[in-house]
Amino acid sequence: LAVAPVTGPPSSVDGFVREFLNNLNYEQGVALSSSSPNDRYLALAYTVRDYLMARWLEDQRRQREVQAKGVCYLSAEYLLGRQLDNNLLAARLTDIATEAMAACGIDIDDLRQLEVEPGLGNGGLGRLAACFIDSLATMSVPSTGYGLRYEYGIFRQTFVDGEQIEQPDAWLTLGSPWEFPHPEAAQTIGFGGYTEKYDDEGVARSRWVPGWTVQAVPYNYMVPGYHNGRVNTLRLWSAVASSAFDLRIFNAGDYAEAVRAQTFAENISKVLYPEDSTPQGKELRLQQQYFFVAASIHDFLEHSLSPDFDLANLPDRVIFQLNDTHPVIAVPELMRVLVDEKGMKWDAAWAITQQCFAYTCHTLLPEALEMWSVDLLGRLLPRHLEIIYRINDEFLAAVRERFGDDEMRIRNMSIIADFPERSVRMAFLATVAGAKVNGVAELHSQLLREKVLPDFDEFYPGKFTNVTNGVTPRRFVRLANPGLASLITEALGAGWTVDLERLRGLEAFAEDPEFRAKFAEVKAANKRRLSDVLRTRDGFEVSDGHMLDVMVKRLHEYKRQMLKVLHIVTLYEGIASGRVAAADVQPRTFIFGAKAAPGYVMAKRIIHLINAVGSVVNADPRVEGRLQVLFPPNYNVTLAERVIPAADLSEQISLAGKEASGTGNMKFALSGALTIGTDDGANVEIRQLVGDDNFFLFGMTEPEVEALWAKGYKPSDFYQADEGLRRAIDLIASGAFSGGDRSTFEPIVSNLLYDDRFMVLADYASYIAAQARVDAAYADQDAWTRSSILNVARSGFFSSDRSIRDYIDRIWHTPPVL
Ligand code: 26M
Repeated sequence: LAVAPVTGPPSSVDGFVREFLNNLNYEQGVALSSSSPNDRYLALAYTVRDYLMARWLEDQRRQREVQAKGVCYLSAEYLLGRQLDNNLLAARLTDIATEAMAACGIDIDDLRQLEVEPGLGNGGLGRLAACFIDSLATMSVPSTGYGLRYEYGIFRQTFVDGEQIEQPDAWLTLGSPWEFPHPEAAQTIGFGGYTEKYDDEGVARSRWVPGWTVQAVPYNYMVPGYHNGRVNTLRLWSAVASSAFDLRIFNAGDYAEAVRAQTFAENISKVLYPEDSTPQGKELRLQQQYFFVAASIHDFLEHSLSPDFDLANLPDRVIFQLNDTHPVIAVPELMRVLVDEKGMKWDAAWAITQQCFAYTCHTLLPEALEMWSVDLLGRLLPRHLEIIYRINDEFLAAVRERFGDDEMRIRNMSIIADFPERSVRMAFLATVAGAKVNGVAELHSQLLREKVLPDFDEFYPGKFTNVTNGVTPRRFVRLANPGLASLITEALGAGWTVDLERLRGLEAFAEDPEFRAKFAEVKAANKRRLSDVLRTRDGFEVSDGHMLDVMVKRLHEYKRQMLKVLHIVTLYEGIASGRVAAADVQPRTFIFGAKAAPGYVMAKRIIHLINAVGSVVNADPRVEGRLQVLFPPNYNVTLAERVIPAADLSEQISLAGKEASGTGNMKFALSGALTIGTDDGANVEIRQLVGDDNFFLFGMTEPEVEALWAKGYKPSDFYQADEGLRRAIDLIASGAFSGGDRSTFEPIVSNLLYDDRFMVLADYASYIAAQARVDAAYADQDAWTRSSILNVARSGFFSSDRSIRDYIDRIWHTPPVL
């Protein structure tokens, strides 16, 4: 019997209108005349979905049929941003939808604003995952993203008296048109219980008897490729109580306990942990990690392989990419499935496992490396702990064979640490299990090999590699910067969106005064677009004609928002003291965006200080409006899309050796902002590409940082030696920004003077000098525009398409399936 394939509505304004009205009537149950804006937004989203559906169904079928090797990207976070515009763009529906809405008397822009972005990530790592799945779809690589469907994403930040207050992000309450739940495809995930040995016809085997289970329900999201008709899948897991589990308690007659057990189970996917460093070792977090990777592995084995598939060939079919250590518990899980459930011999299973995983490290901070206490692991996942012990025993035996009984080395390399408590070093487990280990920028990968895991590099030659991060030009150029996108297309023709190296063609245009004028006009228009948003969103008035100096990223001491504050205070102090005439200061608006982890006290103090400095500077008439500090709360992907294209200056000022890569730095360069930055992370590569003349370098290099530490760093020496620095710090300490109260920011001041782990004071002078060069350069607007164009022209390397190509060539070996 022939079943008509899904084809989707006709690609015309009429067809779109009809489908939209259908959705409004039959899905929302309202007439156009009585529909709310939210009804209309949902109906529009459903309509876009309908157009993508045929391709999605086809691609799901094909991925199963073709049996090509594919990528399972395992990530605890996907910071997707709004979906409507991206999906319209991918499906070439933007114009049709705009006209169709107009035909219904609706301004599509009004509907765009209604979408609550899925903020299922903290920052760089989660946004990188979102860029990668976009590139994978656009490049037709067989792949699935796996993750967690948090009911509450990253908290909503508000300021009360300048201090951060967190509010829950109930992103699902107005409906979630982009997701497709599949309760029928739920996986059962076990926890707790015990392990036992048993005799299986003369073979001694182990098994795990979980104490309780949770159902993992998949929610599928479309991931459309750009203009290629592909639609990949992002599968996020949601926790639901197991009915079998409930039943036992119900039968025992304890209704209330059964209901409590249900919320207990559903807590697993309730909320995203908002810490993005110094992991807390919380049990619920480990539950989340195991929950989503176990569900993902089982899902892949069940649904992507034919029933008669020989698991010995698994490495020909899949690579599980571990996005940091968060999914690393997948390693013992795959071992458990192969050995305990499929009856495979340990050695064979281990050989397979070692080819099926690869690990990306995103940090250099020792405190950010995840460790799970043996005690907790043993309680929650007893069989996995046994497996980890055996992996470690065999690994250490191999190390002994190679290096002899060098106990120091053995201790340093052991997956199990003994201090401060017995615990599993997840990065070590990932390194031992992974076919490849990569850092996320050249410098980071080098430091990873030389400083963090040198013994492993020696033991596993060829295992370590680099893949420099990238960002998707679809979202961050085409969508976020439509003016620049049109100008590029006008100059170079279409095609650059999927082949970003073509931006090189703009170099020639940098010498063309007419092009420079158009480029400058795009930047000016982007500033107006930003002003509009900040006016309606936050009631801010961005001053006209100012340089926009932007620092947007998570609040971390290593990223050094404090250095930026000291610069602002220095400028302000100069004017307020009368030593500098306001008229001699280059007009600047400083824009901050930053969330602090709720428990990170120092980060929250710094947020308070930025707001306090802003209030004083913005209100002081002596400044004559030439300095402005704006800190819109709740920086997220949606705001990034407006802020970044408007920026003149990109602040990338982390202490050298601390920022693994950065990806904001790339988004700014691709928007024509010039970078002021240290030799850190991908800044190094940006500077090499755009050239020293188009980049403001300052600060110590990583070896210089090391040398200063080794010699003994005394921040107060820098304070004593530098008058400008002393004045800035003294002004903060005086209570000038806290209504005369010297205690408010005292902890920040003492931290800088007597600790200063991230060497803010050591880099201050160099930073101030670099900012003076920025001022001088900005005075020549035409030369600045030229540099700005060259930044765009030379940043094509930072497309996430290039990153994915590197992953394919160096790690995955999963060619596109066209
Ligand atoms: C871990 C355990 C418990 C709770 C949360 C976490 C956790 C979550 C996110 C830890 C780290 C997280 O993110 C780190 C991160 O975003 N790293 C950034 O990754 C970017 C992409 O590679 C890099 O560009 C940045 O330099 C790096 O800081």
